[in-house]
Amino acid sequence: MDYNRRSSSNKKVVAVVGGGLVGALNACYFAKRGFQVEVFESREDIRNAKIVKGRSINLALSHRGRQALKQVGMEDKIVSKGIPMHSRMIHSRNGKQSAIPYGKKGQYILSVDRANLNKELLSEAETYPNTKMNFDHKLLDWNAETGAMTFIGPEGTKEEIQADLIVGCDGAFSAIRKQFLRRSRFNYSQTYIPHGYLELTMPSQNGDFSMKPDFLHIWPRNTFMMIALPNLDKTFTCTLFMPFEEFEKLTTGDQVIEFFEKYFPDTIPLIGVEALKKDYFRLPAQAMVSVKCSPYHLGNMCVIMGDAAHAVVPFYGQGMNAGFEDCLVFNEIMDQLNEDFSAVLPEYSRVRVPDDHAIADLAMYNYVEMRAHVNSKWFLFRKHVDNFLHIIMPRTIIPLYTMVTFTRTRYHEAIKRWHWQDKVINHGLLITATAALLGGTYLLIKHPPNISQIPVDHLWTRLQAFKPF
Ligand code: FAD
Ligand code: EGU
Repeated sequence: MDYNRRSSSNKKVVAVVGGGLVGALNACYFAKRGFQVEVFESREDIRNAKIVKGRSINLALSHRGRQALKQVGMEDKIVSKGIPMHSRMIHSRNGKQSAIPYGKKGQYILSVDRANLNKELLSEAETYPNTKMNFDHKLLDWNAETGAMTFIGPEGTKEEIQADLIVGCDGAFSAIRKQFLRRSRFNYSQTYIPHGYLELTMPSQNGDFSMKPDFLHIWPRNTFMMIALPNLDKTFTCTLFMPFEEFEKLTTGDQVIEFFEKYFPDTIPLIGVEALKKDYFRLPAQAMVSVKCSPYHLGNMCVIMGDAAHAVVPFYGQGMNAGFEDCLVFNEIMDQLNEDFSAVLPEYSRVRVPDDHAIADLAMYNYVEMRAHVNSKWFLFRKHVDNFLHIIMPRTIIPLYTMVTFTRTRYHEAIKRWHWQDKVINHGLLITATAALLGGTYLLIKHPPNISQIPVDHLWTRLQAFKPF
């Protein structure tokens, strides 16, 4: 008997709409609390599916996501099937590779397989006797007055379902959220970025990884960028990011090779010329959208979490991590307010909106920054400066990505602290420059150089010999 699990004495029905990453994790949380959980997922059961259409093949799992998994006893299981990435590997155009660690020895992120993660979470949710899975159930609409939901079932028939609480985890194009949009004082914004993404597989070579597996590989090229994460089968999944108009320019296999020769030459032999020509045209480039809204609840009947509440662009590797942390935060508030939905829901919106908005902003900021001026030299330079400042002032200066990736510092606090650190650094620079100026002036006055004794041509040779780089 697992004493962590309450008996199903709590008979309230919680409908989790969407059985993706966040929906499946939420099912575990509500089941653990003893609710009667019904999961509705529009797709078939991915555990039986042959081809899994996902939004990306693998993902970077970090501290926030791990903490959320830990609370339902799933951390070890997922971590054991993840591949640790202790550093980034920056690939320059000339083929040079430079590693920059994420932090100290124990600080790493994990490359996890999305399909496997989703399957494990669904199976875990199902181990609770008070959970019921309804696959091939697509939510058409719901009534915000009565809470009645309309689904299209497997045979194409409509089904009406009621629940005490609706948890919308149905992704960036959420059908649950549609009813929120009709309400007064609901804020909503969505932005498509001009970039699309395409996934390419880098096969294994002689049964082993073709690049070092312990890294998140990055090819920063301003407008163009590629990222590769390792998979358990010793392949890498490469994700190419570029503006849609650039994708449209490449219409033949030869043009693709020419493009890769210019920007990512070291990857051509690793992906393979023929594979690259084919893989590139397998699927059209996918769009990326950023969604911000508030509040996240409607009355005491419905709450949205994960991408349904905050789709973020993937340039911080935090979308899933933030969605998992949503479940954890909601759970903490359920403890504090004794599962009283009429108190928990508004409190959840109050606490969580500023943080999810903060990570949406950070991810968008990083997208703009990377595309504007991040080539491999700049990326290396910035990370070295960050790490250097952290080493000389470990308590004062903590890199932003460290707070985001390796702590549960609230996202909006991380931004505040980041701005504050910037001020400290700028003041530090100002003080150093002023001191240097004053010191230099003092020395010049105290020991004036006798310029008249140095011949002009000597000065010129000295000046020329001075090469700072
Ligand atoms: P989804 O995963 O979209 O799941 C929604 C589910 O709801 C789906 O199963 C869908 O079938 C179902 N559904 C939809 N509509 C209905 C309906 N009407 N009725 C019933 N069911 C419905 N995040 C990270 O943390 N780290 C990363 O490294 C990372 N990399 C990424 C790379 C890319 C290229 C992209 C695009 C995203 C990345 N993300 C990453 C973000 C991550 O993919 C999402 O944040 C995460 O999948 C959100 O989970 P979710 O469950 O909220 O939504
Ligand atoms: C994008 C797509 C490097 C998986 C942001 C870093 C990402 C991931 C970075 C994708 C970058 C960018 C960080 C992590 C991570 C870096 C991070 C981005 C995983 C600031 C599967 N980003 N990503 N930052 O620091 O904090 O290494 O598709 F290139 S993991 Cl864009 Cl830590």
